[in-house]
Amino acid sequence: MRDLSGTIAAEATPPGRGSVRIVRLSGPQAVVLLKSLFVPQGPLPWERPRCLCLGAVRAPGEGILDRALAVYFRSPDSLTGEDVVELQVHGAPGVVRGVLDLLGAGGARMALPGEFSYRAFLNGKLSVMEAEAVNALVDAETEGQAAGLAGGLHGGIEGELRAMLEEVLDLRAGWEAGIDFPEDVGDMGLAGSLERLRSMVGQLEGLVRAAPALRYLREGWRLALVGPVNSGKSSLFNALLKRERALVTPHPGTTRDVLEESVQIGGYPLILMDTAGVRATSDPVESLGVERGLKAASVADGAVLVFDGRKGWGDEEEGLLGRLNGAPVAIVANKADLGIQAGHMPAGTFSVSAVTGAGLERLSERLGVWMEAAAPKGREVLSSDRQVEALRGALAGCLAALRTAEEGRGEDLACGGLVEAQRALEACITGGSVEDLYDRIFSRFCIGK
Ligand SMILES: Nc1nc2c(ncn2[C@@H]2O[C@H](COP(=O)(O)OP(=O)(O)OP(=O)(O)O)[C@@H](O)[C@H]2O)c(=O)[nH]1
Ligand SMILES: [Mg+2]
Repeated sequence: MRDLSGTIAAEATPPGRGSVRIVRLSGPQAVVLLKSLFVPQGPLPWERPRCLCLGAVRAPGEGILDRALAVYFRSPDSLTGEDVVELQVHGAPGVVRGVLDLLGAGGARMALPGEFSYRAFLNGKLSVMEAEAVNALVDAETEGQAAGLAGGLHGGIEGELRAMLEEVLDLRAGWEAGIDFPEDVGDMGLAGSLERLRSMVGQLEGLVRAAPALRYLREGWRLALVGPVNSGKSSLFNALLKRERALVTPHPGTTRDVLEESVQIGGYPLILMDTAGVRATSDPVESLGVERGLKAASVADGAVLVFDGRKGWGDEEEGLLGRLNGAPVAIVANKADLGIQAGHMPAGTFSVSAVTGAGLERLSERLGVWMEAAAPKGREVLSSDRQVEALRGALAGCLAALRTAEEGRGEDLACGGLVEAQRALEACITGGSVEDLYDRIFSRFCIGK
């Protein structure tokens, strides 16, 4: 059994060089440990909770390791609910190492990943869903990601799920009463409960449907560059990335495999995929590449169909457009610097030049608009795959209950679906059984959280 007691220490800031780094301590010995290594040069932090106090960090009988600021949060008014101390030291890796060594020698244990959050959860400071929201947020690299993922911090979605759980319990109680005393409940009661169940199904469907949005926020929106050979897909890929990542040559059929790179556009993370140009070919390697490219495009969140603007839009492009999935497609007439062939092309086609960069800004703006529209807003955000899975279970339960009741197969059978929904909602909110909660959820967080 893992020992999750005692006083723990870890760095709260990311490793690396910086102006300031923070070492955090939590547990019953936090103040004792602070006193053992901190020499205040003014107010005593252990007498002035929540005040930053200046002092020196030194090992007993040794020279000063660093000048630092210390702050003490007295239990239970702290992050974890325990006594917490934070030391702000200069951002040198050696200083942080030295402080952690001193704390270790004094009896502190190095914290396990997510152990601060786990203690906060045990002491009622943070719910499992809030802890997951914080964990998702610290991974946000772009502004859009941060804004979207911060939605989960306010507990809005958790409140909504708790209300839904109440509804399920209420419906269950009503139906169970109907089984025992059918004459007291009647058809009117049933019609009302079906209405409530339908509305819950709608709500859950909305949440589950928004689940891919979690992937958009965490990993990025996947965009495939597709088009006939030699149209300039790799050149456009490089231009959007602002570096020469893909091989570009005048020879048709240069790109063979799917290349993936991340870039930030309009505050959102975008995964750009360069693919092999589409043409009928007898070369087995090239044809495999074409197949892979089309497959990548078929599961992407959007596509850019690049054609050679000099040659114009033709049957080949039209055919390719028809093969793309229903995701948004931007049509790009490339090589605008060489002149665009007049004639028919789809409305809204972007004229660009991957070589001069002309038109790229408008194209990026459009991609930004799509990503903005796809990103979840505020309270819609589920912050872990675990939550998504649990809500899928709740939806399945509600749907089963609804169908059974609608088909008049009896409230007792329909109650089975409600029980399933209830369990799934409870699991989503509480994280499931407390016993292995640390291992299942918190141990995946980073150290110092
Ligand atoms: N003048 C001009 N040439 C371009 C432009 N974009 C690409 N090219 C040229 O077109 C040729 C093909 O470019 P690539 O980017 O390799 O085209 P691709 O679509 O990736 O080609 P495949 O991988 O073979 O399908 C190269 O010689 C590029 O320099 C452009 O905007 N203007
Ligand atoms: Mg290419």
